Amino acid sequence: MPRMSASEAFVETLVSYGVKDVFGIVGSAYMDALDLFPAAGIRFIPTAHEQGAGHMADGYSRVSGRHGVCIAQNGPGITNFVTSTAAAYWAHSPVVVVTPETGSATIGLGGFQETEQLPIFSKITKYQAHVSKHPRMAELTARCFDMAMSERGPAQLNIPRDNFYGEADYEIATPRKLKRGPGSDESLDEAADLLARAKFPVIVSGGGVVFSDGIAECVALAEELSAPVVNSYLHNDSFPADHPLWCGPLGYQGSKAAMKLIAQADVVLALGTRLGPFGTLPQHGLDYWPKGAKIIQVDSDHKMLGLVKQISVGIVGDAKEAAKALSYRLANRKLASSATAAERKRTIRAEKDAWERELDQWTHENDAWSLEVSNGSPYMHPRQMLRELERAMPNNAMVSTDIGNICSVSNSYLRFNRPNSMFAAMSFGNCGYALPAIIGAKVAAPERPAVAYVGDGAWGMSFAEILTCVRESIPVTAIVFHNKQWGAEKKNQVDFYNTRFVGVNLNNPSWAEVARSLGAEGITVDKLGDIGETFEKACDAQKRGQTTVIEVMVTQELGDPFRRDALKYPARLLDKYKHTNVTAPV
Ligand SMILES: Cc1ncc(C[n+]2csc(CCOP(=O)(O)OP(=O)(O)O)c2C)c(N)n1
Ligand SMILES: [Mg+2]
Repeated sequence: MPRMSASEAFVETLVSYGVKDVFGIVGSAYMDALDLFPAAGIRFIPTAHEQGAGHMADGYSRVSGRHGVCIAQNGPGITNFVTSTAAAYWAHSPVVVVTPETGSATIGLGGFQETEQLPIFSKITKYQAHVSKHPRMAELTARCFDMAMSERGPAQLNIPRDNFYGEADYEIATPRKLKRGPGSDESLDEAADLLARAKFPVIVSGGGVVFSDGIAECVALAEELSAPVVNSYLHNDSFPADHPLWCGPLGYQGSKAAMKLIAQADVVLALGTRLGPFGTLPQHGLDYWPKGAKIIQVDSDHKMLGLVKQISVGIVGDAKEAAKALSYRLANRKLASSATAAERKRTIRAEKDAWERELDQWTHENDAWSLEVSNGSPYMHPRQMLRELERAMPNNAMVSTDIGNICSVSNSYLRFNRPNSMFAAMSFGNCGYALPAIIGAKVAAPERPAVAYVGDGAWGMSFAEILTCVRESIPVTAIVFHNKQWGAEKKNQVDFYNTRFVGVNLNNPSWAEVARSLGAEGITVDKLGDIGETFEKACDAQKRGQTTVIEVMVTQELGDPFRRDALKYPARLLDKYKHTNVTAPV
């Protein structure tokens, strides 16, 4: 075991785990290790805010399947990681969050930049390690990397800053390569029996199919069963959109074709999805979940099986391996679904065509408030604008989406033919996710066009990371939906509070002008006819290292709300507030 310093042991472990890029903001707490990064061949990417660094590590890991790493100064630098760590937790991203802590000799005295860093992250990490003594540096660093990958989520490496100093004999580990199997024979046999007897099987392809690199196996199984395949919520890249069996995403602003088809299922195979509650809520007035169907669920985490939906068979296994094992079991077997395969393919085609026609005709929202605000507006209808972006989307693009009304509506217009292409702010749902996430993705896959969809409110939270794009030559294209409002929340005030607006109107500068002053290109588009060409040129400009912010001027109309499920009409009892009562429409 070679003798080295604790900082060397930390950096050598990073090298051993293949780390090439680390996101963060410089701080004295870990400067001794940072100083070694260039010599170790590790690029340190300084960001505008630590939250941005965390989201970049997340985006980086999501596109590459490798670890994302972020690091910051103890205390405030680390608390700035909280939101991005929570987002990575719900996106199942293998991020290693390195959190140097106040010095162990003075802990508890309230010196400088001190806070207890482990409790803060305890509910948003899959694993936490505390380097209590410097000789454990290599061991615990390696364990965090292994755990982030095998648990699929953030691991926190907490290091009292004094423990970067000191020497010891260190053994540098190599990555532990764990492979999950397909699940137990018994559960797979049972699932295969159900699938063989199914008359109208439907597959829900989830994030697990992407993480396990199992698209080909999912396609093969779907073809064997001639089963329609729907994407789980915000995993539109979990099945190729150009495949005839693809039906589009379930969930908020998802595909009606997907919903109408799964509603007919007698057996559902939920492959690599936890069937999150938000992602299976009724949509477009369709309560589509097939309550009478038998559900087979495959998840690598046994705690997800049957958690949200009642299931008939649960398989603890890798999505790819399980799909392969099921295909193997079904090969040469008589399948009840074969008898109706041709008819089902026609049904799929018809539902998809109907949904496309509906989208083509659905040029604007039709509720009274939307009609009023868009009437006479010089700006574009959001849906038409999204359709134009869809048409101009470069092949092979990676798209991140933020949280907001227009970003949510975009779900209907985002289709992908390859995995690792869509990076939505998943169930943590934080505004300000998309720009930093796509910057991280671009670092991991510089050859692919990188596109962020962001509302103007969320943009206000995150646009500072354009500085990172410019300073570090990480070219991306950001589409900012300029509607002068926190639209998603305004929609609730329209629907539930008699259009009494509190805190939802935004008075913005020109975001194109702001982009130019930050050193990027900034373009304002207010005509539908200009979108496609502007967007294509901006994506092309990435090849020359150019970041572009395209500010699209859209009307204030708003699509269906996020949380219809969770809101109630106000019921006020005090005289003082009675005038704010709203009677529910009948
Ligand atoms: C960090 C954070 N703060 C607040 C919210 C609540 N929220 C959800 S959507 C939304 C409005 C987003 O507005 P904008 O980005 O302008 O997009 P739009 O809805 O107008 O399309 C807000 C404030 C959130 N999800 N995340
Ligand atoms: Mg907005």
